Amino acid sequence: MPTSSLAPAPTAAAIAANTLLVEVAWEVCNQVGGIYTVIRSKVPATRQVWGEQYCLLGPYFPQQAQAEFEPYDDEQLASSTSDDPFAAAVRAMRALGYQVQLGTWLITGRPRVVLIDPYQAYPRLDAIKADLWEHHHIPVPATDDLLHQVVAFGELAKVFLQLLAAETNPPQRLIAHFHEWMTGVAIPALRREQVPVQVVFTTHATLLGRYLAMNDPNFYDHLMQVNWQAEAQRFNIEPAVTMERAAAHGAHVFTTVSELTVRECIYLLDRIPDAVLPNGLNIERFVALHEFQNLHQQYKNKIHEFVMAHFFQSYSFDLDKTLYLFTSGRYEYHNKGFDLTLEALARLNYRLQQSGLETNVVMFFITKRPFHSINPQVLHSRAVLEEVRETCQAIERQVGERLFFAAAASDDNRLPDLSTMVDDYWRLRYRRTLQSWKTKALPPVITHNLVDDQNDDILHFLRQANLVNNQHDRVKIVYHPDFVSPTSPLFGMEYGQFVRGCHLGVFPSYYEPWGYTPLECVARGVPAVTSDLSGFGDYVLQNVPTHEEQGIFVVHRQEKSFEEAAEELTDMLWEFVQLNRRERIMQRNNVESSAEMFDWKNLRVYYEHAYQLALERS
Ligand code: G6P
Ligand code: 1S3
Repeated sequence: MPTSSLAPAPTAAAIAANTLLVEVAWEVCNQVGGIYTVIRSKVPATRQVWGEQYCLLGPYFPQQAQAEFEPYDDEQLASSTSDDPFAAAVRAMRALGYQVQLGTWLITGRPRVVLIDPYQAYPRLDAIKADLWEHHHIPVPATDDLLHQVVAFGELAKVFLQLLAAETNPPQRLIAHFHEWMTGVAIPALRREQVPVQVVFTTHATLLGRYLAMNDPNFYDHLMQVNWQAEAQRFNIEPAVTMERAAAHGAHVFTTVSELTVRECIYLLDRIPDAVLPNGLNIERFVALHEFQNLHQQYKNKIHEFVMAHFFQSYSFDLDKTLYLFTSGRYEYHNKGFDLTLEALARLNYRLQQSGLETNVVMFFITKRPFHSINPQVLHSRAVLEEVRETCQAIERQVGERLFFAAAASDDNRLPDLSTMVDDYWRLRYRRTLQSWKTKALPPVITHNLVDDQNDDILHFLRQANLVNNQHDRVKIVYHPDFVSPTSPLFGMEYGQFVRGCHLGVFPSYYEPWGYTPLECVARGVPAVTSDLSGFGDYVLQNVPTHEEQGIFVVHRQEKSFEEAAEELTDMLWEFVQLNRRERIMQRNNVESSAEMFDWKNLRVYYEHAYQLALERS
């Protein structure tokens, strides 16, 4: 079994000496999912070791790239010094008639990036596909455009690496690190053609594992007996699974992101990974230690505004005694543990109602579902609340001015009756606005009109459990089927700001190779719940004995029934809602100070080890 306990690490500088490193990923300058976070956040730590010997390689999609990629112009490219092998390889590739760009990724660390348009290889697709079949038994169907992009890019990436290997002068060692099957498809041909490059392949989740977990409630029990080919055919994903297997088998060093995914690799890909490379973040801490607490207060106030608009139209509750919990991620109801979270919330609601505790909970589900529009009632309420605010501000100004004059002119020290200082116009407007706002209808549990409202699992649960924002419910629900963004009229904030404003993140996943969402909470000093079926939770259990004191709670789901896990999660939430403010502030301090251990500066050593191993296998 691979192990995360490491032999003494060779110094990073020793590995990087005389070596070029190219990291290849579909998500370079192209945000799709979690791998974007891995490579992007890792850049500053990687650059610290590899400097100008490091470059990223990905597919060129102009729409996505335009916001974050700054290409070199012809002059810059031509004037790059002759000892710049990446520029030399790009020039050589262009000389062969390829369109390929060298530039800078406009992110922290500003790494160099080579982007290649996959579509230029389409005229040769038939030949590329025939080669894949003839040499590696990888079938590529005639009509799947994503697979066509993938195999076309794989071929072009191979050409680039071939030229790069040839262009280094004096010769240098070359490591190519491929992420996921979508780029890993280049690996078999690189090996067959004996291109002098040491290949590392990382799978961030096995494709088949994800499908099986979504469809089999006893996935982990059945894992050992899976017939990969039959299952891949059943889900109609055999070509991609075959590519993934070929990449895993072809790499000099095969890795994955957690011990949990190791099991999948063994049974579904038939290769034991050589190493586990846990995911980190680029942790940025404030110089003033209390600053993150101030930010919590600041963004919590913004969430208060949303909550007032959403709920107070129907009834009000004490915001000072309200806790904001949230979950977020791709809409995989079972895999992301939305089902378990809902069950625990229903139980928490009951406990709170029975308890006499005054705390309220507002739980946000932030995910992405097809919708027609934002619910007009929700938007309208937000707009009217804005009008209420403007009216209050106008009254405040009027009273302020009149009070000032009255104070200056008065011959006693008593405060005059302030209500006499408001014009009739503003009184009426105040009453009218409030009257038109208040309603007897319950606050909606969902902010948008879904395309398929009838078959949505979250809504189905809420209706069945009658957890529908009744006034007496102590757990309120806001299901926001769109990601939070500054342009969203409801929240108008960045996702990271929203996280800061919340009190607890809840992510008890059933299937999660790593799972960045709890780590993103920790990085911002917000406590989080994860599970032992997520790579992150499993890592925490093994490496951070004091994780609970540090505000990271791990629900045990391995070999536990849904019922047992739901009860454990309910207990965790119950404990959390009983903390007082002082305890929460202290807990946030602990969380924030533990974030450092997930900084890439500490975790990049796993990558260095894998690179060392790759070089040893040359
Ligand atoms: C931060 C602020 C405090 C505020 C507290 C609220 O720590 O610096 O001024 O009182 O947040 O904490 P709470 O957990 O109740 O949102
Ligand atoms: C995968 O992305 P996902 O959300 O499809 O890779 C991520 C980065 O390694 C990982 O955090 C996540 O669990 C995987 O599932």
